[in-house]
Amino acid sequence: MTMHADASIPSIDIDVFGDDFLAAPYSRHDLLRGAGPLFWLSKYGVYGMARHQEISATLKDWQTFISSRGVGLSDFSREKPWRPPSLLLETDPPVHDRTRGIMKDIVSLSALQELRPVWQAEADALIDRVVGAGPLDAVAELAQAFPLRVFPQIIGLPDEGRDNLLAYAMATFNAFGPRNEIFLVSEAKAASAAQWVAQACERRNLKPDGWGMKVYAAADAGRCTEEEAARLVRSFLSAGVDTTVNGIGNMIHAFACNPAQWERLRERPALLKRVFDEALRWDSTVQTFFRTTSRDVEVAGSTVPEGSKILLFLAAANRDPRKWPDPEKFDIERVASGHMGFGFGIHQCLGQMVARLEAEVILAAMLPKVREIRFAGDPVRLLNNTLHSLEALPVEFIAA
Ligand code: OVV
Repeated sequence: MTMHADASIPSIDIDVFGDDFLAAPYSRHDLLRGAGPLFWLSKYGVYGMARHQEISATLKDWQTFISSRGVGLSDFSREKPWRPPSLLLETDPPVHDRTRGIMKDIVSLSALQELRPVWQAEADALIDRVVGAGPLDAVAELAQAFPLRVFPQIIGLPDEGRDNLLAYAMATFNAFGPRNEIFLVSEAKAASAAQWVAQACERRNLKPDGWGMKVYAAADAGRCTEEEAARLVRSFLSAGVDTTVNGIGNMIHAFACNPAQWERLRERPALLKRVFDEALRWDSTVQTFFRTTSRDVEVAGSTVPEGSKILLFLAAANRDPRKWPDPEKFDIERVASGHMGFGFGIHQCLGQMVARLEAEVILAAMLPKVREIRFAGDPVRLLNNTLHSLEALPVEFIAA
């Protein structure tokens, strides 16, 4: 299966879910973008796109490039999904609009405004602990510590066992790729975590007043069933932790790699609101998602048959020189709007304002106190089929 039947479509035989690629995706994206607007990934028998313009157009056309057959390699119309499909991520309208409406009302602007001072105080306390404390692992001490402190609390999860969230999310994001060693190892590690998550999503285990219980209030109001409510709470837990953990970790890593940008931010704190989006453009937590074609469709002059999987390299679009001047530069003065780090279209990240709030309060806490973010060792990668993830980030936060 190395040639594509349509000779006008370039065929690429590298393993985009192999260790080499996942460990250093950015050095290989140029090859994907350069192949053309559409290419064939022979190892998996799927199409791929890596340029901003085509990915944007694909995500916009949700009727043709659907999500309900899964946004991973597996086609739900042919294979049993790894877990019951997400009612947000792995659905199309009209179901998607109804479920998204429920979640959108919960993750509201007013809810976030109330949270800001509370989370700012948490961030201030956490940053006080890490500044001037010598070399430490910014993944464990900051990138994981902060979301795990504030997010389960707002959902209203049980106090015990919250560390299961990371193992569960790792396996969930690996499951969007092939059944490779990376997936199998994380799946084995997540077996008990999946059980914990399933129980944590039940009404009787959620605390009153949290976002989890608010989903059940929507069920009581007739907007969804009790079973759907449990699965929507699961979406909070699947999408809300590892994404922000790695988003924060990658952002700290970006500054450690680019000390002049940290200095610039300290000179112009008004740039703070832009930083997280540029960090996601430069290094996207979610690197890829698939869509499935609902009909034969013409793409860049070639016909893609119904039922085809297309792998969208969001992180490659975020460094596409056709879209961004000097794309390899992490530049906090850049206007990064239009980046694909939160996706695009009807499925664009529902929790993006929560993620931004987490990043903003951490940066706001750091700005006056941290003069420099200095490497104290080499970063260690954690390979994942979907996420660009750090296992460890040894740094020293030098006090101002
Ligand atoms: C965006 C995202 C990632 C993973 C899982 C889900 C969503 C979900 O809805 O379960």
